[in-house]
Amino acid sequence: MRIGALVFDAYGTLYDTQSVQDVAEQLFPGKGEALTQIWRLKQLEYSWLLTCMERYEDFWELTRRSLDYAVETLGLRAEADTLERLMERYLHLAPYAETREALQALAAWPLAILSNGSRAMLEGLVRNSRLADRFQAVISVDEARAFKPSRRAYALVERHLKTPKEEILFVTSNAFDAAGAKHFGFKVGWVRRGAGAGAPAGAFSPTVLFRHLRGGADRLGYEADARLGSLLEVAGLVA
Ligand code: LAC
Repeated sequence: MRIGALVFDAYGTLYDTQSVQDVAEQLFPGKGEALTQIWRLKQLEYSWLLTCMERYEDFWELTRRSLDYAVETLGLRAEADTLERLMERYLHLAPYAETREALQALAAWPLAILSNGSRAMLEGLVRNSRLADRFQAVISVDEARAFKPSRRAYALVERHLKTPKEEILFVTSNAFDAAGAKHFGFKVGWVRRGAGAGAPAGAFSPTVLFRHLRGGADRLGYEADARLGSLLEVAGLVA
């Protein structure tokens, strides 16, 4: 693969959106898991809906709206400061265990993030996780006022990195994002995070349901160039 720069998705790829679950469980004992999954499922659904409607509200706003939805649908009651605590978690999501090492191994390459996150969310996230110095650019879809998988969102990369799309390796674990990036014309590395284990023997927990919905490769006719077990395999791809 002839690659000029690597671009990473943020939520679910470098940073674990599931890491809101500890605070969710503290605030809503017994309901934290369901809240976590419904919140994330709805958040992305809203991003697609707005983009289809050719409307835009930034991802912080959608994250709040989807949190309101999740709280309400579970019949929970939350004061404003409880909701704030959950929203704050989005600025302090845990990087995956291998994120730091994987980025370190790629230090010789131009690296960037392209994410649905608003500029302020992404700046907070990379600063709080002390990863800001790893990236040449942290690109928010705010500039395009359209969420992934809109082509307008992916087109921001070429503008920022001055690298043709055929020479971008786009790394994501979000299957819809892998399909969108491939459709746009990037080379795509899809990080497979825990899908395809088959149906569990016991009850189908919200987390298992989430993995099955979002952890598998989408069947939309776009195959990633590489399927990766973890971010650590990216370095081998470009070596
Ligand atoms: C992002 C979404 C896809 O970071 O999670 O853009």
